[in-house]
Amino acid sequence: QRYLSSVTKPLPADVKVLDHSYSRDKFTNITSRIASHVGRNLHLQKFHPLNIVQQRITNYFYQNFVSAGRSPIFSLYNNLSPIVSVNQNFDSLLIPKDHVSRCKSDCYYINSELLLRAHMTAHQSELLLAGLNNFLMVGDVYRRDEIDRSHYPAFHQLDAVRLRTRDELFPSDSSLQIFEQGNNTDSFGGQEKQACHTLEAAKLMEHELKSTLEGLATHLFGDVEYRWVDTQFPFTQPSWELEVFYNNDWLELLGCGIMRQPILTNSGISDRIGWAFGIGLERVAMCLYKIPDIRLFWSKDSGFLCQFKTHNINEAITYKEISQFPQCTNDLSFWLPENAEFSSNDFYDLVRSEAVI
Ligand code: FA5
Ligand code: MG
Repeated sequence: QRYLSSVTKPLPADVKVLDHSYSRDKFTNITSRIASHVGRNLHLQKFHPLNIVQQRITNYFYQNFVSAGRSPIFSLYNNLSPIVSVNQNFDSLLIPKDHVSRCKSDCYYINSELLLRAHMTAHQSELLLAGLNNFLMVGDVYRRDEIDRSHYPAFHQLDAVRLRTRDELFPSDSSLQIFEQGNNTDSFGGQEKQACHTLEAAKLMEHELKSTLEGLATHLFGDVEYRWVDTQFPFTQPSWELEVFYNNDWLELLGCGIMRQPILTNSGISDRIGWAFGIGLERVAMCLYKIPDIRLFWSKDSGFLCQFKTHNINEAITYKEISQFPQCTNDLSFWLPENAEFSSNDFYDLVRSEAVI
């Protein structure tokens, strides 16, 4: 009866996310259960496995990309609001109006204008517009999906962008350019270079992107076998996925590619070419620590969380299974008569025989 009354109950006019109320419309499909995940910020929680993985990936970029003065050139944004506009999540990334990824069946819409970001790439254009050339973005993303061991409607991604000027790419050869007057029929998708890029610039960017990500895979997993798979994203061309061979299976680690030039020009950038990628943090953590179920990341059980309390983020940790029963705290005191014979096992046996689970 309670179930029936909850499904027939009229929905409140407003929907609440992170203590803000938004007006509901025919697009609204976010549930209070999903909204309860917003603001947990697992990637910012000290000693959380997703936080450790975030640190390991950002350290790799800090160490490998430094200025002449040896300071890191990538900046990290891990506190961007997961509530984004349709423009941020889709339009700014040249995702066609009729693209499947915009469907109500795939995203959590707050209303027709706002949604929970479906990927961290949603913030790419705003950070380009702010004038950044090398940046990392980390946060929680939301997609409607069936739940199983490796799928959960909320997960975490780290995205990166790196822009390069002509002089940076070809410092010793003033005859080489990054742009050319290609024909305007820029093929959409596919593995061809974009018409506006020179072959030299596109190939050099591809080389830097792929060697950076192969280095990242080695930094995370040691000596792993990996392979590149051609793919398509509306916002990069060409595009690839990096797969690693882990636990006897190929695992898709990340998607990447050469940024489509109109994304840069729309943000007022006319003298740079860029690469970008997006990697799933749960994927990395599940492999690194042998965590068998993606739902465990949301656990508040200290039996789970304690296993990752380390000050050495590179420590090899192997997850040990915890009880499926919820934790409970009991406070017990004993009064024992003097000289009474007592062993704690007497007490355990007493509990087990009286409180059968
Ligand atoms: C994207 O989300 C693109 N925005 C990535 C990108 C960024 C490409 C910049 C090019 C340039 P995709 O949906 O494939 O792509 O997700 C990227 C990564 O997130 C995947 O490779 C995977 O590691 C992780 N991921 C995707 N879906 C899930 C899921 N349901 N559960 C756990 N991890 C996932
Ligand atoms: Mg993918």
